[in-house]
Amino acid sequence: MKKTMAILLGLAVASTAFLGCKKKEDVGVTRGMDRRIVIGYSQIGAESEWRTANTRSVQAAAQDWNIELRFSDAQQRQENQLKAIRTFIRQGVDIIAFSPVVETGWETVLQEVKAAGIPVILVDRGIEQGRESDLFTVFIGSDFVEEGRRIAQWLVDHMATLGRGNQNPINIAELQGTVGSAPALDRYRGFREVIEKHPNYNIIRSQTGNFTRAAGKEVMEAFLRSDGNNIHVLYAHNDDMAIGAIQAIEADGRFKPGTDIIVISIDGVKGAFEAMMAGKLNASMECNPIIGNQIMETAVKILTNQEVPKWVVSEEELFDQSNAAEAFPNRQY
Ligand code: GYE
Repeated sequence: MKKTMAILLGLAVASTAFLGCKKKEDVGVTRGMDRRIVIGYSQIGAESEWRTANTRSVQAAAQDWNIELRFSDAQQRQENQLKAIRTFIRQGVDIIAFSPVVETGWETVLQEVKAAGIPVILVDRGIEQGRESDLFTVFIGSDFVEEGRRIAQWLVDHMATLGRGNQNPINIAELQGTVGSAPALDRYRGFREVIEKHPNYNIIRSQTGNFTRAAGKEVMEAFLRSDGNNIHVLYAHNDDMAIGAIQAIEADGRFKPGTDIIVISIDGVKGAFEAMMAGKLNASMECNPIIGNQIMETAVKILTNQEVPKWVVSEEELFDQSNAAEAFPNRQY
């Protein structure tokens, strides 16, 4: 009896193992490959609407290409990203993709990845070594300096149409993104490149709001306390902080956002469109987070030795109250 049981049990175990094995074969192959590839992905966190849209895009594209995505959320901390990347090296993934939370501090770990022979796709944010560095294979993302320039130019043009062009002083308060991050550094710089050509524009306050709504609101409250009567324009490095700032302006009650204080930002998320349609946000420079498909396509190209550009630049548009309502129904994020 015992013996029969043991045999039956053995058979059961064997068949489960066999099924397990068979199941593994069933996962199929990645599109454009002869096997299913693995990407280790270190995402920054979930700090903004932009970021959650970006995560959704990456996850959906991985499914679409039948790529195994090992996704790790760093909760805005570089040390978590370093840990994740080293785990991916140990696991021997096919590609490592990540969005560096800040620009500095990647040299050592990227040398380790290189030594392991794993290609790196830098997604969305750059590193201090620049766009040509051989520490990574490809960079896929936006030109943040250009975004800063374009929103600044929009402001200059808009003030001119309001008849507040060149003579009157125009005081700007700025909400910066995460300290040391590529988009914060570049949007700071690009904006100034344009503003500095107009001596009547002054940036009177500039502080980080860490790309979040909550911090944007808090810092704007402080700006309003210290300089309330003197702020003509609020420039936020992303929409979430602008939306937080609008809440602060409304709670303060002395000024109307969008008219008394011109509010401009970057990203083009749904919340920004709603705020533009409500007349509270004046303009948002689009920054495209829907880059999942490009990432997967690039990964396959790298692994099949096809040529890839060093920088896959996202194409983006500027939206304001004149075209927001028309564009809104077709926005994907
Ligand atoms: O603008 C911001 C997000 O790196 C482009 O990060 C991205 C920025 C985006 O938190 O909303």
